[in-house]
Amino acid sequence: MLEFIQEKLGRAMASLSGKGLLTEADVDAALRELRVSLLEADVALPAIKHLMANVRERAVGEAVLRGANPGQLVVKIVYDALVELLGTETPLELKASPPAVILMCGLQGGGKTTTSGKLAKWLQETQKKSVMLASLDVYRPAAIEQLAILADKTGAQSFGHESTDVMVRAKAAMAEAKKRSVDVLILDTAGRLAVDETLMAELVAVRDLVKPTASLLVADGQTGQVAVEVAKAFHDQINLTGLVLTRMDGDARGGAALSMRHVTGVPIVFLGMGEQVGALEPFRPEGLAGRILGQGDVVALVGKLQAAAASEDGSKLEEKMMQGKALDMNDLKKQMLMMKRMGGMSGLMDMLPGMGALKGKIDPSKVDDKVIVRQVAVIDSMTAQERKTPAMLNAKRRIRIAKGCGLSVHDVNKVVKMHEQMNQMTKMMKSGKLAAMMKGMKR
Ligand SMILES: Nc1nc2c(ncn2[C@@H]2O[C@H](COP(=O)(O)OP(=O)(O)OP(=O)(O)O)[C@@H](O)[C@H]2O)c(=O)[nH]1
Ligand SMILES: [Mg+2]
Repeated sequence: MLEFIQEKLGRAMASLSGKGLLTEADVDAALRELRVSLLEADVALPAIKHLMANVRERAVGEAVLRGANPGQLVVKIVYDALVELLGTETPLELKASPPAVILMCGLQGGGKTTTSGKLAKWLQETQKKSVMLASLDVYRPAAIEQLAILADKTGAQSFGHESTDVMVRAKAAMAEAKKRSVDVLILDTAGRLAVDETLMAELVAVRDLVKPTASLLVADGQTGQVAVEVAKAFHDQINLTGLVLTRMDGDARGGAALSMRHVTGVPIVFLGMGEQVGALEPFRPEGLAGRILGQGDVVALVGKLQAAAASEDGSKLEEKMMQGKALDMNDLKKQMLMMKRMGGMSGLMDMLPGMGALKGKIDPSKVDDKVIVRQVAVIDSMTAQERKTPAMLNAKRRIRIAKGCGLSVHDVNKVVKMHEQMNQMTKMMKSGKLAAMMKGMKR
């Protein structure tokens, strides 16, 4: 599908290559194609509309990069918007005085019991938690047995209790988990064919009793639009903390996941990737965005475009430096963002001419993403004038900037210092001293 869009866009915007900027008409043509394909991927209309508006705003006026065609650029913008819409990676919330209680809910056959087993394995193996599995499904014959088998398979503790009263079982499971001092208690509940009042009331009663740390909706990722209504209904009643989409090993493109996330605002936490207990993946927005767009190639494309953007920014900056022009805070910010895009200091070192020699002399861990984000925050709280004329940054202004970004004056001073160093380097470049210095270092 991705190729198809790229090709169509390429054609729709053939006239564009000369202009170098995406116009509103170009973008609209591109978005028409995209809309169809998102509908095919089962993305709900409100989510599509939101996405389209977002993409249009970002894309119009965007410069087409060297080494990329307009179609690719729009796909990249759509991909970024999709990643954003899918939300960040949200770790499962387990902070509670033990036991943390995870309440599993969802429609019949959605994968609650299987996912309970998978979660037990994941929590024990990757989070080093002790886990107890307890079934509150007293309706389906063999449901309790099914969970006990999973406990056995994963080495989780099992909950044997003879009562067929859901509330009695819930209470006893809580007491038992406390007594055995397990870290996490997973409560598997009965499925419902549709959103059913009696069962929903029971689920609410259980929730009020156990006060879960996490309430997860387990939903079949292959169901299309209905999933959205189901998620809404469960969220209204239970106040979900996370979504788990199962059967993502099938050929569903994952549009339902996006829609559910968009409509409820509840983060997706896991994807079920098969029937085996090991088939559970923490959710990654990039992966699913690529899948919704139709193929993994989007990742390679994104990488390529990032490299193109960075080298374009890089060569502009380099040109300015070579000419010995003074660089302002905007240039510094550009340089920092470039660093971030290129995966930190070492990536940038490879790009700037002559910088290879400095490699190994600078500890890249000191220039990690977090540091860069802070430095950019400092520059962002400067006024436009201050960014253009860093010399005007007196003590009073620095205090204001520090307040503005919630960092210390020390942090502001560091950025000002960096800017000075950058300009010293520029002067050295012009005079050829830098090259001489590099030679010296190599020896
Ligand atoms: N392919 C695939 N199958 C899955 C996945 N998760 C669950 N299943 C299968 O879906 C079926 C139903 O799973 P259950 O875990 O029993 O579903 P449930 O929600 O507990 O069902 P009820 O208790 O009847 O409401 C089983 O055959 C599972 O093996 C998944 O991620 N991928
Ligand atoms: Mg079940």
